[in-house]
Amino acid sequence: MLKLYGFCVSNYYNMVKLALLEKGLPFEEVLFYPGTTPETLAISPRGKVPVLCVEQGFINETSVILEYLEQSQTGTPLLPDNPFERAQALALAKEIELYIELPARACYPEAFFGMSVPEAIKDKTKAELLLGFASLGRHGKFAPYVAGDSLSVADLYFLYSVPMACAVARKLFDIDLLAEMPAARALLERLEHNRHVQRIAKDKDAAMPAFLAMIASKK
Ligand SMILES: N[C@@H](CCC(=O)N[C@@H](CS)C(=O)NCC(=O)O)C(=O)O
Repeated sequence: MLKLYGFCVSNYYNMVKLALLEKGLPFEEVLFYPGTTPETLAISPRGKVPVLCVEQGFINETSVILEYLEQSQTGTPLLPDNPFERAQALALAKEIELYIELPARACYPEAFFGMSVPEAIKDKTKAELLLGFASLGRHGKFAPYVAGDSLSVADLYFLYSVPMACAVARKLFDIDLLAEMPAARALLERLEHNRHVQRIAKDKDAAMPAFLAMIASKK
């Protein structure tokens, strides 16, 4: 059986978890925190989460895991068959990761964990988030899903990156990044009613105390 290594607070972990649930694939969750011990690095070469354990070994990097699932497993497809439409969905997922998730992530320590981030990094994050959301507004279809009429990998990145980026922008810059994107906001609300998304949110809440204790022990 497929085994998903990681922890339920991780947004990347939850992207893969939602893919597995939407595809209706059986899988086991294995609690695994990021780190640099030899044991961790033997499973995840850069010490990051998530990792998927399959019959032949471990697969790391969320986008690669999602591609593996798409190519090797049955269940609801999360990419269109048409090569051009598929490319659009993949480009949207990549744009969300590069231009929204990663800039926002640089400010997570201040936005969520009571630490401070240098002003120069915050300035860069703010500028990049504004460009990233403008790009999403231009490229996203929101008809009703990010890449068109069905749920795709772009929605996985959207659901687990955009709200975190919005929280960063609201807390640190007092900006509402979705102010001019009502269709994107409506999609988030719709996705929050999905029963798999609700299960993931419940698991995240349950895992939060242990995660915060782990962070506190590292400060
Ligand atoms: N490029 C990786 C990023 C995964 C990632 O950053 N995961 C976070 C948890 S949400 C993590 O492991 N952070 C620990 C670290 O960066 O050391 C992927 O796509 O899977």
